[in-house]
Amino acid sequence: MKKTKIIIDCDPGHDDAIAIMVAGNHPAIDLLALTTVAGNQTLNKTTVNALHVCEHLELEIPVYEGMSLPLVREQVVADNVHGESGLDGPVFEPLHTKIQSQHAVNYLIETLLASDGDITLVPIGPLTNIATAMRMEPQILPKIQEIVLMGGAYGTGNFTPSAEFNIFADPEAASIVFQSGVKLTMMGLDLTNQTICTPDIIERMESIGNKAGSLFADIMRFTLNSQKVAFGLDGGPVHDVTCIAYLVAPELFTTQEMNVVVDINRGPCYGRTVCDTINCLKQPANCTVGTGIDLPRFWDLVAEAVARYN
Ligand SMILES: [Ca+2]
Repeated sequence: MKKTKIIIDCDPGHDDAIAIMVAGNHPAIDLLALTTVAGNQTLNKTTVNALHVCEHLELEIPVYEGMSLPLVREQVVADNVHGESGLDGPVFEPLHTKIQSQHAVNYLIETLLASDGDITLVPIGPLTNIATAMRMEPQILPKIQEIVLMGGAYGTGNFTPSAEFNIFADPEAASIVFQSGVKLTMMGLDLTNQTICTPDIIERMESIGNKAGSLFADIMRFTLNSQKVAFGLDGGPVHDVTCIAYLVAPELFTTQEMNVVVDINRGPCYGRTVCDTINCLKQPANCTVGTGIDLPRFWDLVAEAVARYN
């Protein structure tokens, strides 16, 4: 099987951790590296969490630390959902692995330029690293095979009525990425909020009886509670995991091509992904937007991934 080469740009983050778990040993994926960015929590915390997840799952994947602040706006974090550490819930052993010395943005540029144009970027946090790399070295643009990101919404947001957190946390960076001309797929809240991880799903993963299953349970039990408090949901969606599932099993998804623009005006719609679902502007589509997902098969895919660990 030809593996899809990917780099996950992340801010772990509960759903980020599950996405790393699902991608980490998937037979159809060659996970080259993790790059970290400030988002759900500050950069030092998201980086430590990425290292913990890899070490716990015995994944030897290099971790590069990226941008600590958004490009223009003041920093916001999602501690209402992810807690003080950014990954509250699981308890990890003391950390042994270290980050790579190279900055994530330099790593992205160097790796993409040296590639055959066969690397897919999977940003599942704010788009600061990706936008900075694009601005520093525009020659990477034709080298990016595709970007499959979690962020935005064509309906309502979750951090403001208009905006989803990843985009709201760095709207200017998101705007650069959406205008880049790179082939883009967006898994927004409209789709990712369908992936609610209810107690029966947590029990299913835990009953697999390995380290990955118990980590899944520790992570998602915390999310179960925080999502109830924050949004009144019956469980935590695993937003970021949809990007990995889309890469390995696109047939599980329904999508629509459309024109998407990020609002960078500082009004009530700051950070909104303005999605022309009915093509009223007659602008060319710049994005494939996820609209529906086959949930039973999605959870089967996650369970298979969990079961691949020792
Ligand atoms: Ca994330």
